[in-house]
Amino acid sequence: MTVAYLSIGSNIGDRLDHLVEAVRALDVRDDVRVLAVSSVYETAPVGYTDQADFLNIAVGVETTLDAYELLAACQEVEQALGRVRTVRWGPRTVDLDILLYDNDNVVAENLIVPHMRMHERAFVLIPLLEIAPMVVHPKTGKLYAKEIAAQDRGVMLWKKVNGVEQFLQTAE
Ligand code: PH2
Ligand code: MG
Ligand code: MG
Repeated sequence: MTVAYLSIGSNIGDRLDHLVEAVRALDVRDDVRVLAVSSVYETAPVGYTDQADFLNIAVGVETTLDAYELLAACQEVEQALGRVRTVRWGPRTVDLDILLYDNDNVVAENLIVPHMRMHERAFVLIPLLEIAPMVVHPKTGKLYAKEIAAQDRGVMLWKKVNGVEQFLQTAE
């Protein structure tokens, strides 16, 4: 069993519903168990800024999948929820990114873990640190909590979440 952390975002349609459905789709799998879900944050778009605000969460999972299989599982969930890839960094119904996978460094053509831009993105770090305040960068051992001080925020608490069960019941 390996613990991994994911970032999930949505800025099209019923954003909260997309986040809940994504977490549910992960949790129903035999090879993934959702351990923790952060509160929901409303975040200004980063990168390509001419698009709607996102809702973002961080999720902690326990899994028997290796990092590549977990990526495939994330992509299956994106597809099941109707994601269509258009503009890079553009609007999306749902986006699931692997942030951390155990203490591994993965460098492959289709997957880099830790996520390359996570340390500079408040919309990733603020939710992540809510559920995993002590996580460190696997190579440097540096606490992600140290990175957040320098961030330009644009991240607002949108809905407080208290546990996975409560979150999954949100949008029924
Ligand atoms: N995802 C991106 C690009 N920009 N901005 C916010 N606020 N939230 C996101 O999830 C996000 C983004 C690429 O995946
Ligand atoms: Mg992303
Ligand atoms: Mg992605």
